Amino acid sequence: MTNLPISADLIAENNTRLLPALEEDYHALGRKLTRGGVDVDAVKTRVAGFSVAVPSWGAGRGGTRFAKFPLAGEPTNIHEKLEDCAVINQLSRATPRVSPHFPWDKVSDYAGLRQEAAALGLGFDAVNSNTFQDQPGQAHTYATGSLSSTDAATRAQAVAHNIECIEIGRQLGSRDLTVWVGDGTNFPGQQDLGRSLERYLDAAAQIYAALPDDWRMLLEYKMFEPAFYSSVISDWGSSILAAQELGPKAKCLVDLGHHAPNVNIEQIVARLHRFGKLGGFHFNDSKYGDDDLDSGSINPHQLFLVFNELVEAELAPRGDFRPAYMIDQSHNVTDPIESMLSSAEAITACYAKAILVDRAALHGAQEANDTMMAFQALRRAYNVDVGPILAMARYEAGGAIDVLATYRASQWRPRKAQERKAVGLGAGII
Ligand code: PSV
Ligand code: MN
Repeated sequence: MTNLPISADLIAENNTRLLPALEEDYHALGRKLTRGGVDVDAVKTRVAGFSVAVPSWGAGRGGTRFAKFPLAGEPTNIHEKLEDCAVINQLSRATPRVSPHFPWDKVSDYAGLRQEAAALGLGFDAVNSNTFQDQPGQAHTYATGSLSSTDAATRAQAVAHNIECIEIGRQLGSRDLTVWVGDGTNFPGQQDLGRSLERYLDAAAQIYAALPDDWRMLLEYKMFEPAFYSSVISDWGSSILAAQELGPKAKCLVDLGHHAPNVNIEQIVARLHRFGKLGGFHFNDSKYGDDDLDSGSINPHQLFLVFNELVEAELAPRGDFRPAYMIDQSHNVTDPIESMLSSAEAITACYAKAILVDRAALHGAQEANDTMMAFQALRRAYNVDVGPILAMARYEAGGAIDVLATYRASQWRPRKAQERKAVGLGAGII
């Protein structure tokens, strides 16, 4: 029995007002696409089947290492975070799973948490371990690194934490463990670059050995931060080498913000897929580094090109191709619910545009070395306003035609500002 947070009547009222215009736009787009041999309903069906997870931590206001500016009514525990995630999914119908982070989301009863989520229409996605911060009462500090620490007891503690995350994830119904470590150095010579990777591989193998058969271990790489001279798993090369050494259940996870500026991420996607190692994706956008800005807010064309490769991969799957898609953003100046509603729409729009690419025309032009026509095949799809397809898919699934207007009309945040306890000030990381 589900008990969704936003009034169904409110959604229906807003939809009723917007439906006539949407129908007009959807049919007009349908006629246009038909001229190119594309069935708009078939595209809508694929779009309706697309989903992206939201991170539990993304429901709270993020911050920089300088400050965090709390939002009145923001969630302060996993229960409130689930409620907010349920709002996002109820309106968007595109985010039915939450990716939890431990120990941030620790509770005493995980079966209860799973039921609580299910009652809100949510399931759980990849579990994320956290060995990049020390926790109160922790026996060994991660100041020397975690899985790659020079200290054996610290490595053992980091391994045990990851195995505990698998155990929690089993109770929540997850099937992926995402491992991102902040391990690395800030000075040349601080640690031996070869031996630190050796230690990481050895510790990661112990986690891998504890993975259930139907689980995957997603190795998230990141170029820099918190380590500013070298990171142990800094790039897709390190990630895929580690994944290949660990075994078939180990895959790579691409976080868009974890590359140097201007890196050709879509090519990385194609490479990882070629070797059956594309396991997961963290969506966000950036201008300078790991900015964690909203997906598609800076470079929507790059997002489209990434999806173009993902659709190519869907059409030519290698092994068990089921990438875990997740939004991974820091919402420092917006209401996180609004950012994730807007991001889910931006991400789904790029997927829809990638579906619209005339693959026969693209592949034909590629084979004929007709550069301009190959590019135009992409350009034509990118230029289509797919908004009506997304809105119709949402409407038919019970969501809101205009997600942001309906969210604002619900007065969710002002109501929560009255009910929820205030968050303290302070520097915040997400
Ligand atoms: C690291 O920057 C990262 O992208 C990883 O996915 C972490 O789990 C998350 O951000 C923590 O904020
Ligand atoms: Mn990430």
